[in-house]
Amino acid sequence: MQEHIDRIREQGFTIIEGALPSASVTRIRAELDPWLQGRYPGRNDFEGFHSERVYAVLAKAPSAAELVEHPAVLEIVDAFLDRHYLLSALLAIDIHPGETPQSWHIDDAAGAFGHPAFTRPRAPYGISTIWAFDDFTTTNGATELVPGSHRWDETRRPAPGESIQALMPAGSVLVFAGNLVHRGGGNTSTGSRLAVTPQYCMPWLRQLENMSLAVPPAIAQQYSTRVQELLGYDVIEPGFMGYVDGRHPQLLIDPAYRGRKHRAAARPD
Ligand SMILES: O=C(O)CCC(=O)C(=O)O
Repeated sequence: MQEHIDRIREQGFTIIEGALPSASVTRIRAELDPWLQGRYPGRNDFEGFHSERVYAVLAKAPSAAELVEHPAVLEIVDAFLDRHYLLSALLAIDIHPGETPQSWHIDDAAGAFGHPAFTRPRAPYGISTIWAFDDFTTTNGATELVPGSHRWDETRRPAPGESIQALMPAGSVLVFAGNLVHRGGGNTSTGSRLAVTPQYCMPWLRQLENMSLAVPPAIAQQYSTRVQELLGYDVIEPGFMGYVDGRHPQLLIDPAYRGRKHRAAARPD
């Protein structure tokens, strides 16, 4: 994984081809399919008027957990984010023919534009991934990236010709720094481009999707402890940030959880 970590440090992104077996591509696509029947069209130019977006994916397509906790991806994320990092967002994006390019943006400053702590250049506060469920081609809306832009300051905008397209076969994953300038491409082809994008953030940042409401305990229960922690059923140590009623949130899922015995014991309930 070191070469991928180095590539993200140098150019801001990397691609791992063949990271997802085709059986998983098929299974996750089938679970998403009922939600991709025109029910969730983009509501603005950023979401894309010719796109569909499915949020709260772990409440709808359980096999997507395989993406969220993919060992190669997490090994990369481990290298950039503080321990106890969180899943910030998990959505499917289906870019249909006729879609226009998104506006250029970064992923790790949502809700904090203009805040001094987010002034760039800075280290990434998030790592984003985009899993290809169709081949990403030159015409079907492949993500566009600006190499090196994770080192830019606030004022710099991409010049024509400065971006590249993330061309990759289905089953690949694009992994990039949350402060890399990028956008979804326009789709001038006749087919759609489906992607699923798990995004991870520092443990002290608010998640983009309110994960513990989007994936409440009864649903979170079916996932691995690692996925539960990424959703927010975890506390930051030291400090106990993320507690629920003075107790570890794992107790909402597993009443026998004993990870925070001494704290739980501090309350009689
Ligand atoms: O769909 C894509 O390729 C990128 C989408 C994206 O960057 C976003 O919506 O934040």
